[in-house]
Amino acid sequence: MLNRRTFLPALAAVLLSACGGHAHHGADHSETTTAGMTVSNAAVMPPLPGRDVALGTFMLTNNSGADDVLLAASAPVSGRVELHNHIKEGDVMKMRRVDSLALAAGESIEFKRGGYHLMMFQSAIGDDVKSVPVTLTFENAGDVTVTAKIAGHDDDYGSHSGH
Ligand SMILES: [Cu+2]
Repeated sequence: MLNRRTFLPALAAVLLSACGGHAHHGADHSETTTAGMTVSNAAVMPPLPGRDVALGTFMLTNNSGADDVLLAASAPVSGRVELHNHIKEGDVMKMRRVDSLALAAGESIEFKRGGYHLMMFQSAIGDDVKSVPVTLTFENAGDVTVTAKIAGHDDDYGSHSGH
């Protein structure tokens, strides 16, 4: 028993460090499926002090059996939510707004910093708020609302505040 009790925390530490600072995402495995759209580990990183841009991340899988298109996103805590992607141009990562995102049947896309993400403008999230609803609108599946956990800030979050 002693060996087992010491081994497990060591393994957990290795797994968490492999996430490169996203430990607060990996620790939570919440999952919701609506109209065949599975959204897991939804999280919102609130705005930095003095700013109002939040970041939305989650894993999205199209289990509906048909191709679909993510058209838009919204949240009551945000005035406007855009779909963004990061594209590497030379050594520079640039953020781009995308109008929509096709998701073939069975396809998964992770929304994360450095890739696709939700850019949530004009966001107001109180310090005591633990989760917020976020709605994804699909061409076929319609509105899919998930509860996104409020996550902590990571050091490189500053790169998202240049809008
Ligand atoms: Cu962005």
